[in-house]
Amino acid sequence: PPVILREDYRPFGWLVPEVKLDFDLGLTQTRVRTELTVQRNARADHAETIRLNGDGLKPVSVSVDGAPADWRMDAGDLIVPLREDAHLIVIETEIAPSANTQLMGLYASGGMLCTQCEAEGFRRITFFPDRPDVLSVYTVRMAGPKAVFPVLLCNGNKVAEGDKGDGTHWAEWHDPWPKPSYLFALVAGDLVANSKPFTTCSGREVECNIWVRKEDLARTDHALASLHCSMKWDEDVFGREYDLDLYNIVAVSDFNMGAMENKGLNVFNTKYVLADADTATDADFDAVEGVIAHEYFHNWSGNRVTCRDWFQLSLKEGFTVLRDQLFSQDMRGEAVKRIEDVRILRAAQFPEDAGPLAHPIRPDSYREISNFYTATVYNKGAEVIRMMRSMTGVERFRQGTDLYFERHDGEAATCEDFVKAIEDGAGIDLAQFRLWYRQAGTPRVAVAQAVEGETLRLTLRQTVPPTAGQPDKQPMPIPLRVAVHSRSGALGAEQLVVLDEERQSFSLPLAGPDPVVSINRGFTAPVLIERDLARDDLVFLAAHDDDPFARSEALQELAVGHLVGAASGTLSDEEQAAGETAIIGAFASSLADNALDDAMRGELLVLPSETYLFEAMAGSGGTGERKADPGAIHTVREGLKAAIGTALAAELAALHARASAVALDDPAGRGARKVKTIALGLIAAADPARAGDLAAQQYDAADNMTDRQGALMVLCGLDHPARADKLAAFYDRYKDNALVVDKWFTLQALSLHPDVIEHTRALADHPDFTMKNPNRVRSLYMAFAGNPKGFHSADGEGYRMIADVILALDPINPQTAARFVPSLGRWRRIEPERAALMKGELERIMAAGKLSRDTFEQVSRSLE
Ligand code: DPP
Ligand code: ZN
Repeated sequence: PPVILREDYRPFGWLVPEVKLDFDLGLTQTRVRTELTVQRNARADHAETIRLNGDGLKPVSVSVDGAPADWRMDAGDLIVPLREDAHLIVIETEIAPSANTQLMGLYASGGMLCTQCEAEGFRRITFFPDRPDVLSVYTVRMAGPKAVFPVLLCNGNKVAEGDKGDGTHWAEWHDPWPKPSYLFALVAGDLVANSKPFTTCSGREVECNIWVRKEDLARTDHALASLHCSMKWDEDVFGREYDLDLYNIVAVSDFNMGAMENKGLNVFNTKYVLADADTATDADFDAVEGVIAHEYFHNWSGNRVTCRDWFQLSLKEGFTVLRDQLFSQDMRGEAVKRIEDVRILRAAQFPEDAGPLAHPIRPDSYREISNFYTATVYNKGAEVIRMMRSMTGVERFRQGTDLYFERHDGEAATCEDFVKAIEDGAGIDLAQFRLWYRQAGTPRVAVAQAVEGETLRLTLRQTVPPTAGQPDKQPMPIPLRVAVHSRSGALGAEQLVVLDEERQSFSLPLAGPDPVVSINRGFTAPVLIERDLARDDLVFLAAHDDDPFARSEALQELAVGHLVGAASGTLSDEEQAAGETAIIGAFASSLADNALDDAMRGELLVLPSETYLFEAMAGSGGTGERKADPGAIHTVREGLKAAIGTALAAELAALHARASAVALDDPAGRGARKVKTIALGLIAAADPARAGDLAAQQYDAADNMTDRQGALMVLCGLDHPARADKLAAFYDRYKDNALVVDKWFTLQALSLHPDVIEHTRALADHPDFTMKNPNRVRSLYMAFAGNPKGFHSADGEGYRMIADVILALDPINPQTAARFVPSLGRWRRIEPERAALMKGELERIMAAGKLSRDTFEQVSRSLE
């Protein structure tokens, strides 16, 4: 498959101002008639033909200006000769939705029809210039059997409908906003809506609908409320008003992504719509709120201003992730949300940036764009824009985004356009900052300090590690919020320093004797801080820092240093004991600190993830001597949990009891549920029998999914008599609810149980398992690939299982199959024996031949 380069971008030779589509809908066969009004693009080179992209399509007929056209095919695309400056092209195609297992284009899901067109799915419906810089006004007519498809939806507004009297009916929809083909959507099915109007800031009433299957209607209130909150928030915080009279969201159970922001007709994975306390955890509620907001915010950052080409994906995704993060911070509290977001970045993006698939947030090349919907483009992209916001301040940043929307409304823009608008609107020079768009790799910042009279001299040195195709890097501007506290207890004032050279010193005022530096507060920059702070200083920061993020960070730093040292076998017995004592002491303080609420306390009681510990252990850029040893990391981390559970047994039991007494709808209930299960997990590491009893009690007493799932998670890792009982009871209770059955699979695949591999293998034979449903595949195998114990089993069985999944899934759903490759792709940073096994599995996949473009690209890059 060819490599596509960012610098090869050329404007398309034709404009397509108007598109008319006519669908004759059927589950097994759908006929599509496409009318394209095309005009020569004065801003492009003269063209003798038009290339209309197609993927797996054969034209039934092609005409130009009413006469049969002299068309030809070129690798799936339709080439039509055009002589004049304007033409009308009419094409008929026929597609088979129920045979579409890739879930791209028009496909069948649970008896309904729906679409997914981003990034290149529209070309599986009809021939079209399927690129985001071709913007058209769409009019869509669809007809189909009324009994099968009582509801017919499309982008924009419904302008006409009718009954043909022969059991079929039709509807016509018109979307007044010009849009690229990736934002097209169509849904036909037996659906009902939860509906409530929203009145915009200018007084317009918008009909808001959440469309689901009838049996799911009772679980849609949270999604609808989240949509209203998002609409209001975007008016208040970014000055963005909604621009149609209708906003439809449809939930479908077969979906590759989380959700899709199609203009006026979002299509969602059911996972991010349905929620009630009986079936969804508190975290699920938060995820629904966050994804609803994300897709809503795309209406401006993505739809009104879209991307010129797919290399600019972070233009809409990075910015929209930042917007949804800020929204959730406002809804639920800044500190906890920030800690969660940083945890995700470290678990998902840092490994990507340090591995063979590392790419800048604006990539330079790809073979298959689906592979670039990554944590780098999304989450690091959001961090990069967050840094601009930290440097300009909130108000000037808003002036920048206002200018961006005003300048580029209705356009397909670039990341450069965005940076320029922030630069002009906020009044800041971002010349050097643009490096963040070009350079991959997580920068490392080494910190040294020296007291000089009344001030502290802070010396910072940055290195950006080499990554695939980018051996040499330049220093980037790294904004860091810093405060210099004193061990006497006096807290220093916070200030922002920007490190924009390789090495730089800053003079900061002292707050008192024995300074302790609190750095990268709030995680202002997505970097790794390298420093050797005394244990006591970290304990001090963990207990006293006035920035809650910095408190949790100090505890993480303490635990990472200790666990990596222990896993590498470099600690003396004395250091080992001192480290453990310090961490236990810090946990004890968090348990005892009455000023903390439970939501924040919970964050302070979570040890760094094993994935993050691999990164810390493997050193910089994958070239360091030291490799990550998953077996050793797992052992020392579980050992530390056991030590904490033993030393703080009474406190943890008391916390579990206190939290268990808080009622479901108590405002403190959420935090209580969080610490309840965290306490249970620590108790389980120390005293499995006791924890098993407590978990069984928690399960039986539960009146909500958070407690039930938490109890079951702990039980799943234990050899306790209640394990099998509760798993069976859970399945029995929820066997008709696919999303909860997904949880049942995940709990077992993610468990700490010694037999997790056998359990996972057996679950693949369960009658409810299928490779055709992405949620189900992820619930079992993505969970397993994220289970460090099972996946990194020393005999390589875990690696083999995931490679088998990739091979089996690739012909069915390549996009989802390719998502499993990065877990194996990290082999270079892992100790040699496991690395050889991982690499061996990648080579086995490669040797199988006939791979999809998606999987081929990921596997070949992982072996380079
Ligand atoms: N649906 C995906 C998202 O919203 C891709 N746009 O991020
Ligand atoms: Zn998005």
